[in-house]
Amino acid sequence: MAKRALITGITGQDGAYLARRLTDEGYQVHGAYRRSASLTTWRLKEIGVLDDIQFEPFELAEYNNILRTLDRVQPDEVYNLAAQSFVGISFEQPLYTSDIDGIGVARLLEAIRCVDPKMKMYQASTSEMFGKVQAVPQTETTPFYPRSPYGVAKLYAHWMSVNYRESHDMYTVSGILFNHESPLRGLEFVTRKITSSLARIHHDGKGEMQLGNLDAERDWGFAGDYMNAAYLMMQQETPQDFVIASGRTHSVRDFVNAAASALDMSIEWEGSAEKEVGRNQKTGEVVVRVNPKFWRPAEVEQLLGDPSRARKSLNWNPEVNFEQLVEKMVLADVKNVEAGLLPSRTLE
Ligand code: NAP
Ligand code: F7E
Repeated sequence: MAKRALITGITGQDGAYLARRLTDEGYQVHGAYRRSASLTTWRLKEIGVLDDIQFEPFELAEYNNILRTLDRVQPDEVYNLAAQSFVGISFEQPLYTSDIDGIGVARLLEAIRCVDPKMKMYQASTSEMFGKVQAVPQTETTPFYPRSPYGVAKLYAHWMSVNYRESHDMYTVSGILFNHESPLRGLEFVTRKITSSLARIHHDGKGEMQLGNLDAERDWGFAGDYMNAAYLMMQQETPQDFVIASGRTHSVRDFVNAAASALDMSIEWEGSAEKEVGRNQKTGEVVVRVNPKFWRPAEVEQLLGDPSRARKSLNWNPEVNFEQLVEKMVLADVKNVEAGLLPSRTLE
């Protein structure tokens, strides 16, 4: 009989890639979505799995709904990808973020324990738990120091996952995933903001984008590779937590340069802090401007992960490197602009 998986956060970026991975593996995939005025199915459609998913109305704030969903679906594996995932907004909505990303995970763990503690659970942990980093590079044993309400909530969830494994002998694993991106990334995250904005500027021959901290450095990888790692973590004999990262770090400015170069554009930088601008070398026009509105009250300056454990124990081999990732995203957004698929105004 086909294995059954429940993916929470099915409408998000990772939900789509994981659904693809699991359907390819022959799983019956149940996608837990939260009710909204217009259900976001474009990612599942884009990746070709929309018709393969059985949808389950689901809300992490609602314990009895979680309980009934698990009881009805009886999944072998639960992948908890649902979260308020935008770090920036978590400073404005700290209580909501704590409830969904922190207590929501406690609700899910507790519901699994009640319905059937043999169900395996994957928790979407994050490199944001390292925050003000205590060692470089970061591994599974690096101490945590979160710098945002998002990071703090995720750290609580991470330890709850560890605690249920140790207290109740449950199969819970936390994937400590560093930033992973794709053409299916939300437009508010910096990578997609850059690729979509530059694609539009290139198409229109004019325009500029506003960014925050250009010096922030992130370890960026491809979401498809990272969801493969999540699947592999759930197939191990013994549950264990893993860092998933590329092992390379780049600044936001580096990302802009790489994206521009994929469009045959070269950026010249001048000025510093909020006065810094990036000009199109050919035309001299400003295409990037710094807007302090996008600075965060507390920033994670640099992240760099060491994925050695995953490479060795999971035999995990990512297929897309930084340069390929940037090019993939830029080319997809060029097509999106040409097809009129990008909103002319995005809420950042
Ligand atoms: P995403 O695109 O923002 O997707 C988040 C998903 O969670 C969406 O499907 C969203 O539904 C759902 N959701 C939000 N609040 C919910 C609630 N109260 N109840 C039920 N569902 C809810 O995020 P992602 O990039 O795919 O990330 C997946 C997970 O990995 C998240 O937990 C994120 O925090 C974590 N993570 C991401 C990264 C990364 O770089 N992408 C790195 C480390 C960890 P709607 O469509 O209705 O909004
Ligand atoms: O910011 C800087 C910003 O919003 C990356 C989530 O998936 O990864 C993600 O969180 C960096 C930060 O992602 C803008 O200050 C500059 O330093 O793309 P981001 P994030 O905060 O790293 C982690 C691992 C997760 O777990 C999260 O769920 O870029 N930055 N200028 C900007 N960021 C944004 N969004 N917009 C700007 O204009």
